[in-house]
Amino acid sequence: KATFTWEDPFRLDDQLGEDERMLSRAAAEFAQAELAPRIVEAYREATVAPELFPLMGEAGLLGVTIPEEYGGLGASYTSYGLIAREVERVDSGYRSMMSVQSSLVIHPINAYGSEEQRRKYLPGLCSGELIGCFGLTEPDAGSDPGGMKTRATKTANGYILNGSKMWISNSPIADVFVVWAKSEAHGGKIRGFVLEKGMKGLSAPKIGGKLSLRASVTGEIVMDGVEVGEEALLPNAEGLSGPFGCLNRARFGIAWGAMGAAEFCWHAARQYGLDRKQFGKPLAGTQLFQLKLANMQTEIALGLQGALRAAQLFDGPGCPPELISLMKRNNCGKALEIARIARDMHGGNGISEEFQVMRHAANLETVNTYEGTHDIHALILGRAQTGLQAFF
Ligand code: TGC
Ligand code: FAD
Repeated sequence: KATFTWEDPFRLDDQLGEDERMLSRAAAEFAQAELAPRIVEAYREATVAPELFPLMGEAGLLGVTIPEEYGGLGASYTSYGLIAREVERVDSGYRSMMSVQSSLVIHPINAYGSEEQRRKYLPGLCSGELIGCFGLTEPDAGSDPGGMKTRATKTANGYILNGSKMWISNSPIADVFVVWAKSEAHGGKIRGFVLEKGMKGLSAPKIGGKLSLRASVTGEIVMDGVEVGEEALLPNAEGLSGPFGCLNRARFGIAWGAMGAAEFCWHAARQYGLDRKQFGKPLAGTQLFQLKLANMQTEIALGLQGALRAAQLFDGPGCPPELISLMKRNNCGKALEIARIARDMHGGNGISEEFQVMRHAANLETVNTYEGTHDIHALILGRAQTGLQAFF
């Protein structure tokens, strides 16, 4: 009889290359040694931790897919996904810090930037010496980024930027700001600009009062007549396909990461059920408890297998954005449900920071919302199969 591994039913590990297994193991060791010991306090205190970026850089977690000549590892998207899974097993906020840096800052500079921009920014961003952020969302343009108000006006030597961005991960501690604006000189089309901390008119106030993703700092980006030279423009992206090309990669990483958080919650619930006795027997020996564990195992196994298929397409012929939407939507939705159920399975202890499941559940509320909400991805998939768009 073939053996069944309860924690890895599809034997994901056997489907990976040796390099991918190694990078996944190294990320797991880093996450458990460096991130896990600090997360409970960091979440409680909403600690801002710029010092984590150089640690992540040293561990090779930033710019994984970028060529080595710019400071990356030149590794596969499968490796990137596996790393996101291990970091988010500890906390979605830490994965957020990492994936913004890699997919939303390093990627656009590498893919759309000039050679000068690549050489100027990528080595520092990959080592974590520089921290980056990505400004697309605005107070009045979230699900509909095409409705952005930020404008770039042409000057003799460059542009002046005016506008504001909202809900921006890393912005209060960022050195490098990739921002998207409608450029009058390009027929009102959306263009990307690379701004730097300290520029006159640029500020990034922190957003307080977050009850989710507390270990990752979030802020605004305010551009009040920020004057930049021509060299700040990303030359090779025009229209919404520029920012969406970045979102495709970040959403893919989130599909993997959410499964890491879900795995933590599943394993915690299983162990709690084995240890905790009520009515004279372990909770894990009751039918209802086992049903919940079986559901978690099934959704996580399928979610990881789907994420692996998306990764293979990314690393091969290309992964269609609609498939990324399918995986981002499903894995975030399932992870959130799993975390909420794991919280319930811990009874009263489930609300304590010590057991960690409620923190994951609270984080996954954000993960299910950012990078396209659960419902927005449903509309993307609805459009793909009917040919009818239902956004407006
Ligand atoms: P639509 O008409 O569909 O498309 C406009 C142009 O964009 C192109 N495009 C894509 N290109 C590449 N990849 C994709 N996934 C693409 N989706 C669309 C499309 O081909 C078209 O190009 P062109 O050349 O013909 O102009 O656009 P729409 O305005 O109708 O948009 C609809 C919708 C809902 C799909 C879109 O706006 C959407 O996805 N909304 C969600 C917004 C979102 O995801 N925001 C994320 C902000 S960043 C963030 O949350 C970071 S958190 C990270 C962290 O902390 O970890
Ligand atoms: P809205 O678009 O106002 O949506 C509100 C509700 O309406 C949602 O349920 C949505 O599904 C629904 N809805 C919207 N349109 C429709 C429709 N046509 N039909 C049916 N229902 C609809 N953005 C960045 O650019 N960079 C970042 O680094 C970043 N980091 C973030 C970090 C955090 C902690 C958070 C919370 C957000 C972050 N975001 C970032 C923003 C995020 O991408 C947006 O919050 C998200 O895209 C949703 O936009 P919104 O908040 O404006 O909600």
